[in-house]
Amino acid sequence: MAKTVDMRLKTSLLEDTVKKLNKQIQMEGVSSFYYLGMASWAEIHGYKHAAQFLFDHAAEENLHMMKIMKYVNDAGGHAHAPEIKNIRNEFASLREVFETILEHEVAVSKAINNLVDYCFTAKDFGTFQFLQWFVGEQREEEAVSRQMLDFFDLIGEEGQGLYLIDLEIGKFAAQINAAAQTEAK
Ligand code: OFO
Repeated sequence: MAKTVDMRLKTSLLEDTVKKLNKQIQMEGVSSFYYLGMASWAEIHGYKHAAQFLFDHAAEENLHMMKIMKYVNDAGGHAHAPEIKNIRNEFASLREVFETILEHEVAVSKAINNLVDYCFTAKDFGTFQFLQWFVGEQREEEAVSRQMLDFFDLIGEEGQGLYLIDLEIGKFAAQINAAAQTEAK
């Protein structure tokens, strides 16, 4: 008869931790599709630089989701693929897209902070350490969304304003990508 693994040895993660990480996987998966809906909207409205930034970011959020999935599975838990529904595909303006992003990223930051707080209290220092990367990432993403929104106020949306805002978004996105590549070296 095949020997079964003692379930207590299967994972050092608490059941609650796996549940909470699966919730975060769900949130990152939804984030990816949020960005995808926005990217497509921006593309068909002619904001090609904003669209590129948003498509790239959708891919990044997908990586965040997979990073947590891998962590859970490597730790002996079971990561669940997210259920994606209610994705917005219509927006009133490009400004609304970036306002929605900031609002969403603030909500994600709060979720990550709650998760970190839970891990500390539960003395799950492995997951606590794993999540530090996400804490920094959320700070950066909030800052990027705020900077993008500043372009709307600084340039103004009248006349060629939106065209110039789109260009600035593209330039800023290129700077972020270059900085990320330097950091990765
Ligand atoms: Fe996953 O970084 Fe934003 O949401």
